[in-house]
This record gives sequence, structure tokens and C-alpha cells, in this order.
Amino acid sequence: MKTFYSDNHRKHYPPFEVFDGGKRVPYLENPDRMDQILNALKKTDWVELTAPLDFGLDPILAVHDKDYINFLATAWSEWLALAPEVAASPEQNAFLPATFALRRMPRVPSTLLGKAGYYIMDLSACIVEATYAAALTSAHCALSAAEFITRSSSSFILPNSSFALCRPPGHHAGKDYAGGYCFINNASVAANWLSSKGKVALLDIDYHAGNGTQDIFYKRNDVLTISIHGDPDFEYPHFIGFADETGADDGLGFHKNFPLAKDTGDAEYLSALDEALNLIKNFAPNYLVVSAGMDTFDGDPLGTFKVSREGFAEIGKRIAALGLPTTIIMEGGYANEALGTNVVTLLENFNSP
Ligand code: OKP
Ligand code: ZN
Repeated sequence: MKTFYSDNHRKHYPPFEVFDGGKRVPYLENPDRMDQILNALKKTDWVELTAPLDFGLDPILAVHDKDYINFLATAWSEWLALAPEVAASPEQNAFLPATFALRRMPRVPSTLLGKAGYYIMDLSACIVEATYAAALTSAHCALSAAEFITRSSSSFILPNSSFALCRPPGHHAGKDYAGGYCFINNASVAANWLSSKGKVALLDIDYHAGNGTQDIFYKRNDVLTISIHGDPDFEYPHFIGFADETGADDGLGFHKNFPLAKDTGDAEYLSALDEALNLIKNFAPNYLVVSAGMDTFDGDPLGTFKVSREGFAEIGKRIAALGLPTTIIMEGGYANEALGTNVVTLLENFNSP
């Protein structure tokens, strides 16, 4: 399987994030995640690792607000200029605001810290020097993977597939905000790029609701978005991802959430997945984008679900059975010891030249 990956993510490694209750912990979305996945992929004989192509900024600006992207691009150097001692201290060398735009006050502040509170949604989207470059490359991995399935699907009898080993992940990033380790919404950038070539369905199987993706496509009917996740009634991102959110305006009926209970196991998960796959079949897209998080796994430190390895095999099999050109975009998954095996287990059911 063609897999797009770059080492550019490595220096995006903030020294900490802040958990609920104010607990400062080592950044859970760490480079070791990629190493675990790379090791497992390299043990197979069907994965072909490829560097991403440079698609420039246009396909990213087609999804994200220009001033927001500019904020991401300059936040670290501005922070360094504003507070050099703080930015250089090992205790504090990650940029995070401590004041947030409650209920999204409409005025975009002119100062760095004002902007940070406006453009960042929580205390897990820490910015360091390498963050912007890593986020850009991550989006380019997703775009390369999307382009691959359009280029090759006609020359093979079986529908083609590709994998974007993205870090940082993307599905919590909205048009103009970062959150939950996400800065640029890789899957949305890929889906939007594909939407100029045909109808697109985007299925989000990360444990957390894909709020950014939901926001970005909420009023559109050319991209069907579906997310299966821990019920925001008890789980992050708390404010979005409920069952009654089904799209608006032209997009009404083109978004679907499956909020599931704590402790959801294989059987309950797969029955929600089957419903989601039926919606995709009825929509009859030309392309499928999968936001693939492995944090539904039993024992994930950020999840409550109990999906097993066999569960991932079945998830992969059922999605592949749609027979659509499919690009799989890496999102979360924090049980690092099991992450590589789980990714391989999901991917091995897809066809690839
Ligand atoms: C990113 B992805 C702990 C706070 C949650 C953010 C979680 C981001 C998950 N209760 N911190 O969807 O895997
Ligand atoms: Zn997640």
C-alpha cells in the first residue's frame, strides 16, 4: 500500500500539555507513535513508503482561514520575540494561551495572546518552533495520498487505496482554530481537494468526535461527513458531535454523528459502523476518505471503548468491502505498544497495486 510519510513531524514535540484538572503531563501525541507505526509497516511486504509531494498552500487555504494559517506560521517567532526568557526555558518552551474566546466573541484580537485564545480551543494544541512546518507536511501527506487514488484508480481493476501517515493529526482543527493536537485538518484538506474530481464521503473512526471536519463541511452536500465516537455528553470535545447535528442549509442531511456509550465493544461498534457504511453506499461517492484513529482500542489512555485487534480487522474488511477508491488518513491512537499492529491490521484488507 502506498504510504506517504515524512520525518518533518519529529521536532514538533512540545514538552507538555495540560490535562483536565490542570495536570501538566508529557505530550501524549508524540513522535514515538510514528515510530511504532513505521516499525510495524516495515515488517510487512506490501507497504511502500513515499515522501509527500509539495502541494503549496492553496489546497490548505481552500479549507482554512488565511489569518488563522498566518497565525500558525508566525506564533512561535512572535512568542520568542515577546517573551524570550519564557520561550527558552525548558519548563515553558511551548506556546499556549491561558485565556479563551468564550462562546467565540466575534472580534479577532490584534495581539499574539489574544489571537492565541481566539484560534486555539484547548490546552493540547501546543505550538513549538517546528509545529507549523510539521502541520504543513502532514497536510501534504494527506494530499499526496488523495492524489494517488485519483491517479491510479482507473488503471487497476480493483479500487485503489493509499495511506497518509500524518502527524500532527487533523480532525479537531476547524476552519479557523486548532485543538486536540490538531492544527491543519489533513483529512478535510484531502476531501476538499478530491471534491473537485467527484463526490466524496469522509468517515471518521477516531475515538473522538471529528468536530473540525464537521464544522468545515456542515453546509455542503458534495462531501458526506460521518463520525463514530465517544458521546460528547461525557467525552472531549464536549460541545459538538451530538446525534441531532445533521448539517445545515444545503448540507442538511449530509452530516451524521454516531455518539456511542462508554465501554463500547466490537459488537456495538460494528453495528454503528454498518449503519455508517449503508449511508455511504446510498450516497454513492466516487472517493472515500477515512480519518483513522486507533484510540477506540481497549486500553487506549485517552479512550473508553473496548475495540479489539480482531475488531480492527473487521472494521478494515467492512470499509474495504465498499469497493471505493479510499485514502486512509492517520489521526489519533495513544496505546503506543499496540498502535503499529492495530494500524497494520486495519490496512491489510485494502487493495493496493
Ligand atoms: C485527539 B485525537 C483529556 C483531555 C483531552 C485532548 C484529546 C485530543 C484527542 N480528557 N485532550 O482525536 O485523537
Ligand atoms: Zn482521538
